[in-house]
Amino acid sequence: MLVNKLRCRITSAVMSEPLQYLSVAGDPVREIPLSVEDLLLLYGNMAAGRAYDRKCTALQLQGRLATYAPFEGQEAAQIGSVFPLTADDWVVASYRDAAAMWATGYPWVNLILSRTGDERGGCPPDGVRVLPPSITVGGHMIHAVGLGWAEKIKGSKSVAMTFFGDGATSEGDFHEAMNFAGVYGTPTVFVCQNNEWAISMPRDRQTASDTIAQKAAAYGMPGIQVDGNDVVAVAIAAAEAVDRAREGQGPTLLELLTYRVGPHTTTDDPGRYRDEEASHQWRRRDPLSRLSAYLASIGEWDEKWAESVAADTGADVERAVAEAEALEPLTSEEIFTAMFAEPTSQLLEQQRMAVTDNG
Ligand SMILES: Cc1ncc(C[n+]2csc(CCOP(=O)(O)OP(=O)(O)O)c2C)c(N)n1
Repeated sequence: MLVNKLRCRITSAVMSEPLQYLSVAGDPVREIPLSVEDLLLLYGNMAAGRAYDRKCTALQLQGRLATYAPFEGQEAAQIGSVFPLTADDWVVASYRDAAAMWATGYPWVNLILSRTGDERGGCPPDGVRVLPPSITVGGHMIHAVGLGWAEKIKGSKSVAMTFFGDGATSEGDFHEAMNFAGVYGTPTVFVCQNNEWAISMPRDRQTASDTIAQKAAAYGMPGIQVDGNDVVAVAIAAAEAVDRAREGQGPTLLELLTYRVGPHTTTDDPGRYRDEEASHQWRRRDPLSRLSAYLASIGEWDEKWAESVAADTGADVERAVAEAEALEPLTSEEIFTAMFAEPTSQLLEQQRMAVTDNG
C-alpha cells in the first residue's frame, strides 16, 4: 500500500496554507511522492470524468437527460480522493460526484439512468460499494457514518468516504454525522468539496468560520485544507485520512478548495448572481492542465497518449449512453420494485393503483 510514503500533515485543525504539491502552473512545490504510473492513472481518470461531464451537459441540452449538475474543475477533488480506496471501502456521494462514483465502480450507464429518472440507475452491480447519488443535501453523510460504524463493529478494515459541498455543512445532518463519527471513532472520511457556491449562496454566507476544515476540531477529529485542483495534494491527504480510518484512528475532515466554474445545474444561470470573472480565473487553475504541465516538465507527457485517452474515455461514455437509451422503459408496475427488497405496504398500494389506472 502506498500510504506510508504519503504522509502529509493532518495534525492540527487550522493551518496557514492549504496542502499543495503542484503549483497552479504545474511546478512541484515539494517532492512528488507518486510514481509516473500513478500520475498517468490519475490523469486518465480525470479525463474520463471530464468526457462524461461534457457529454451529459450536451445530452441535457438535447432533452435526452433531466437536469444535470456539472462538475467541471472538480475532477482532481473527486479522482484524487478515491485514489487510496479499495473495493472493500464504501463511497457515499451526491449528485455532483459522478467521477468519484465511477472511479470506484459505479458504471456510467447507471449514472446516466439516474439522470433520466430510471430507477435501475440506483442499482449498481453486486459488490460495488457505492451508494446511489444523494439529491438530499447532507443526508447521505449519516449513511456513511453508519456504514463505517458497522464495519468497525464487524472488525473489518473497510472505511467509508462521503462527499458533500460547502452548502451541506449548514445542514444539521453534517453536524450529527460529524459528532457521531467523532464520538464513536468511526472509520469515515468526510470530503467537503468547497466549490464556493451552494446554488446562489456564496461560501461566506454559509458559515462564519474562517475554514470548513477547522470545524473538525469541534468534533474531536483532524481537519485539513487542501488545494482541491491539485490532484497530487488531494490523493496524498486522502491517503493519510483513509490510513487513519483503516488503522482505527477514526474520522478525518478534508476541505478541498475548488470552484464550481459552471452553473449549479443545467437549469441555472450563474451570471445572475455572481461575477463570472472568477470562473474565468479558476479555469486557469484547471486540474488536468496542471498535471499535464508537470508531466511535460519531467518528460513524461505524450500528446498522442493524451489523444488516445480522450478518444477511449469518450467512446466509453458513448457506449454507456447507447446502452442506457436502448433499454426498454420500466413498466408502471416495475418502477415500484427498485427501492426495497421487500416493498412497504404503501408502495404496494401505489403499485396496485398504478396498474389499475393504466389498465
Ligand atoms: C435538504 C435539501 N435542501 C435543499 C436542497 C436544494 N439544493 C440542491 S443543491 C443545493 C446547494 C448545495 O450546495 P453545496 O452543498 O455547496 O453543493 P454543490 O451543489 O455546490 O456541489 C440546494 C440547496 C436539497 N436538494 N436538499
